[in-house]
Amino acid sequence: MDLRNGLRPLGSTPAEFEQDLLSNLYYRRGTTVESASAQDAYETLALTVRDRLAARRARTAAAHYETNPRWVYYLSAEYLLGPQLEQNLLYSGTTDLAPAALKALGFSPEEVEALDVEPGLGNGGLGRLAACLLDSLATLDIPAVGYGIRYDLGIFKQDFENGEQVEKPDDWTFQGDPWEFPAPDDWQTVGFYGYVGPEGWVPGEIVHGEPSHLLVPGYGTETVNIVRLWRARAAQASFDLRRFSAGQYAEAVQEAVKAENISKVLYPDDSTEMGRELRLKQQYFLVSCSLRDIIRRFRFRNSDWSDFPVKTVIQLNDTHPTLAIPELMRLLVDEEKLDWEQAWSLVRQTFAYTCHTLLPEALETWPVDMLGRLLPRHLEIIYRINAELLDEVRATFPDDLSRVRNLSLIQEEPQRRVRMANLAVTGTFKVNGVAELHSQLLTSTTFADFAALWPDKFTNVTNGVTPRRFVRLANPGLSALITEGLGSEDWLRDLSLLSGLAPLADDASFRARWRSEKRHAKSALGLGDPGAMLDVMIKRFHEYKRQQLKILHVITLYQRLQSAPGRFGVPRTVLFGGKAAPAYYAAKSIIKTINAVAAAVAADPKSSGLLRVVFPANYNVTLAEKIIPAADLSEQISMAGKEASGTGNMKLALNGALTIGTLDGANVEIRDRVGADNFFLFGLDAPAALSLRSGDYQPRSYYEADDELRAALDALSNGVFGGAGQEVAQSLLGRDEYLTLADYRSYIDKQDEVAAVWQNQERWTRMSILNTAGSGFFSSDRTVSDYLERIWRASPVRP
Ligand code: GPV
Repeated sequence: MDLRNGLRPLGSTPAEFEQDLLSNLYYRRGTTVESASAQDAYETLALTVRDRLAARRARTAAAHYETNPRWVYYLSAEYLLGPQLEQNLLYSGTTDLAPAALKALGFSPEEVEALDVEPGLGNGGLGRLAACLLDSLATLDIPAVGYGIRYDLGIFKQDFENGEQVEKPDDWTFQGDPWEFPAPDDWQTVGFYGYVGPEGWVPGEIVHGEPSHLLVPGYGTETVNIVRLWRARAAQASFDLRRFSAGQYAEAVQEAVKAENISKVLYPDDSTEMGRELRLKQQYFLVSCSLRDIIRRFRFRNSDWSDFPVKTVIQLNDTHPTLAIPELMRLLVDEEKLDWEQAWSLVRQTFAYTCHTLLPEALETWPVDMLGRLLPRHLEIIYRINAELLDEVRATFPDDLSRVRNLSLIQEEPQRRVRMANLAVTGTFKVNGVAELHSQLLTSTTFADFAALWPDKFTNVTNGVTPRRFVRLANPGLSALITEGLGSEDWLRDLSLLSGLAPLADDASFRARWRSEKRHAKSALGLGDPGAMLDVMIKRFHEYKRQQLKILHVITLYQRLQSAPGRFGVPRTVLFGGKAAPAYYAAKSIIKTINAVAAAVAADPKSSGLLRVVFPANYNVTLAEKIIPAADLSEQISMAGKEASGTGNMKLALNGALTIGTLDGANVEIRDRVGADNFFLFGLDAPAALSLRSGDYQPRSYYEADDELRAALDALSNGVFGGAGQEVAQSLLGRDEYLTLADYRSYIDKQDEVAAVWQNQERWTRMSILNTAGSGFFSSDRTVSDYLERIWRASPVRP
């Protein structure tokens, strides 16, 4: 049979779509038009759309099978995929057919579409980047699979009680997930604990991994790739019927519950260490299932291990999947009986590692004891890798004990721990940072000794974002205007074409239409006067990102309203969005302070029409898609040298927001590309911040020298905004680890300049257009092209 053309094509006329919807409602949902609920209609619509993509998936898989290509495998503990319905409608060309068909069957399209639930299987930037890269891999027709964990509970739902963050479970599959294809036949077995005997590793506990996959369609091409997510299932024998019969119901299932806890919840921390055994189990579970699946797929068309690195590249998304390195060694040496040297050579040609941080506390380490108990054979393998590494270090740098200490896979003090980043650098052929500045800082600081040992291993791949989701879907109005301005939709597959908008920045009628799109997006968001500047800070809460600096600015504006209205500036709505890790006390204090300041501002008639602070709860991809198109000003104000890249900065600039930012992460490249005149730069740069930090930094001296800063901090200290504000002030006046006070004056003065520019709306709009025009580089298509050229070296396969 011709695998490519053996499928009956699904129709693309309104009548055919309606027919398919109806038969899916009857045959697959098992209900009728008369008795169908909105949920029935939603699930049926999802199936009807999914079928269209599944047909393309079948053709893609057939082409891949025929070609036996080189594959890109992306291993990530997180995928923040965002809502699926709207995207899949667009990518299957059914955006207009669907609402018409729903109406014809008597449903309200709005009601039905509102039932789409976003799978929140990630925390923030790292998880969303994974989703953008998958989108671009498919769009560029690259044979690729993303591997991850199908958490039962995704990132918690954030709520506010008395202004404080409270976390609620996110049971995202409560109603089932119509986008998902379970593939129970492809289950894998994963071992834990046990001992290493003469016969090899004998695990003490066995868990099954059951995969399901979601379709990842390319835009404007036939390709549909997949993301395969593993769910932990108890081994069959784990239900204890004897205990159950004796009425011990909890005990009867306790083994099964324990096993299935592995994929129960996404750890809601972001860039901070999480020292729990269950998380280590999750990491190994992901890695073990995925590697066996990769090998299974390799064997379809290949038999010689020496071809493995020819046909396979595996990208590690930060250190979370680093156990893949010793696991592949174990599979090759213990199970496939390759000799160590050959196995190590294959491993080091297969893996590559992306580092996403500069925070020392975010470099994962695991206690040797814990790792050795959970994975005794892997610890042995890690020790042997380490012995050979340190031999090489001593040979390259004789008598240099400090290098040996820094490069060792084992940290000795204060507790023996395995350094996952060192293991990742050692077991891969390329290591990349995620923005130019970040990659430079990695080789000059974090990985300086490794860079001296293996200089060619290090490279940069600046992050990007998908313009399909974050411009076309999120901002249809502006997208239509861009298409009109450029004369075609080609920019959606070649974002560098946005540079063609630059001349239109000088066209007054184009500017008027641009401005009106921004206003429409603000009205649609429904948070206040669309004439006010919408000033947004949307990202995870972390002290290094400095939401506390933004709140000091808000307090200063508020105090000017009381005592110096002439200095106030222009009407603003300040919008915060983001979650704090549940155990991150300082970040939660900042959240509570923001809510208290927001309430005080709202209660004061002097603010009316001038200043508003809004903080919608539960910032997620769905909300991001509403806020980003509406934003006028993008806050990217981290302490320089701390934000690896940032990607919200790119999404906002692409949608015509102007950035106020430090020279940190990808801000540097954004400014280079949109032009320094169209970017509000402030603050210390990375070298200046580093030298201030390493000297005798005295935050109090800034407090004493600046009247406005003093007034703002005094208001916090005096409890004007409640107890949380006092804690924030205390931390700033005490240690101020992220130099907030040092950057305050420069930030406030730059914000005054922002306000002055806002008063000239023609100038602002011009700058806004130039931001979009200059941001084409930040497409994740370009990011994937860079990965292909510098690391992956895979070629497209067109179905
Ligand atoms: I490490 N990042 C994240 O979201 N979670 C993490 O655990 C770690 C990094 C982020 C960085 O903080 C951002 O600067 C970066 O843009 C993003 O990863 C994607 O690279």
